Amino acid sequence: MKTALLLVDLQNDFCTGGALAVNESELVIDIANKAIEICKQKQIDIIASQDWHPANHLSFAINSGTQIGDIGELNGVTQVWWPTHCVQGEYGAQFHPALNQQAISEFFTKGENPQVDSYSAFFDNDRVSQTRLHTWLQAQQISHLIIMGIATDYCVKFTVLDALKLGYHVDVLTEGCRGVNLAPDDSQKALQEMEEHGAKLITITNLY
Ligand code: VGL
Ligand code: ZN
Repeated sequence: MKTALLLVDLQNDFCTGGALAVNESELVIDIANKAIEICKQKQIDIIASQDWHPANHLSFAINSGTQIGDIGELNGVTQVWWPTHCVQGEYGAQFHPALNQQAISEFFTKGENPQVDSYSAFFDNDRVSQTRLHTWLQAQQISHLIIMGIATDYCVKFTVLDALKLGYHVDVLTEGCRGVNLAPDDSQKALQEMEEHGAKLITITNLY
């Protein structure tokens, strides 16, 4: 069974000082670098997703005439409106400078269509379009994913749930996940939901 480490959205805008920063992002980057070292030694592929929005993306409150944190519908799909973040080519969309990017062999962008948000690294939120991720994993014969990153309650959660639906064996490295927590227990609930759907919650010691 071939395995990959999938790092979800370890970008400046989700880290301290960014537009949509989670708490303790420094710890997330630290855990990512530790997981990368372990996986390198075990010849596990290291791959990353990247939230990659055009400036006119309709998930940005300013482009939809909504307030940040409002919840409604965008083209028939439930939408939370976000501050402008991860705009293609801008600093906020780049990976955190402390992340060992050199070790990452493949990058998968998402959220390019301005009409629909894309939390999962596999599918847009309307589930119409797919990224390259599933095709690439199949071509590599990778069936097991170790997933960590930001945000636990959005991109990590939907990536994990899609991976499980697609038949992957999924370990979630919980120490390396932090959430937005619009409600204080959102991340906790998200991890529980992932576990209920078949993900295994692991810590770094389980990687050795
Ligand atoms: C994310 C909100 C909006 C994430 C991306 O990476 O979890 N959250 N865009
Ligand atoms: Zn986004």
